[in-house]
Amino acid sequence: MPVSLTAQPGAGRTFFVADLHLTDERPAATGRFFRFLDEDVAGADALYILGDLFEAWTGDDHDEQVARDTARRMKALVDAGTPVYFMHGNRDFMLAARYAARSGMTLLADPARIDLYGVPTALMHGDTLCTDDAAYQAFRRRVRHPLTLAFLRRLPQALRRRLARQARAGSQAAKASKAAEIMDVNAKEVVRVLREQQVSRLIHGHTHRPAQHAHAVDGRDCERWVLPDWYTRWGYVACDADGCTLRVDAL
Ligand SMILES: [Mn+2]
Repeated sequence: MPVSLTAQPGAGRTFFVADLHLTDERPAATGRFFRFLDEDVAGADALYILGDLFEAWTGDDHDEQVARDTARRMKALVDAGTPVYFMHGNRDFMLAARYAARSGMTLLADPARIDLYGVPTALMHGDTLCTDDAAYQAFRRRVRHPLTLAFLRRLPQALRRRLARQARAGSQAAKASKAAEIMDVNAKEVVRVLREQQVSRLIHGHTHRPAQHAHAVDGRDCERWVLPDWYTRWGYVACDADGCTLRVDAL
């Protein structure tokens, strides 16, 4: 009888993803994500989703099939012993306690600070790092204000969907007229966050510019990992006791 070792692929590792932008309209990304869960994440120490898991989220009554399927997959992962953490992105900041409970995900504040195999690490979605985009930051402050959120949550679903569509169209139009640098992170803000959080590592998404960067903060060497989006490609950052690696592949 062959000895079957049931070592799980993700054992001893922690995975980070962001900007999956899941929607029923892009089944290839959803399929890749579920395969990633089976082939890479199963048995891992944890999975962190750093925002924009969904292309749009108008409330926990969001009725796309992908929302139901994702909740089931997350719940299975958590029940099998891999905790799943979720941080809001600019697309899915309306995701709330009801969906978190259904999917078994633990909601994280932005920024969050964790001890990652002995390395103090800050986690962010990344949109707050883009401080050169003053118009976006002003919009973000308005729409993420607790009073605005409370107001939005009371609106009928159809109206919330219409508002979300309008916001996305407005954002597309604004992006088309902005220089690319304005929509990237501000280097000074990155250093400020690394200093404030007292970490030597930062992992974030949002900019769709996957890379590993080095920053010097008060003479300390810090690293910043930017996660890929899942539009035409897919990927993740995986960390273990030896450090982190970035993987990006075509979808
Ligand atoms: Mn984003």
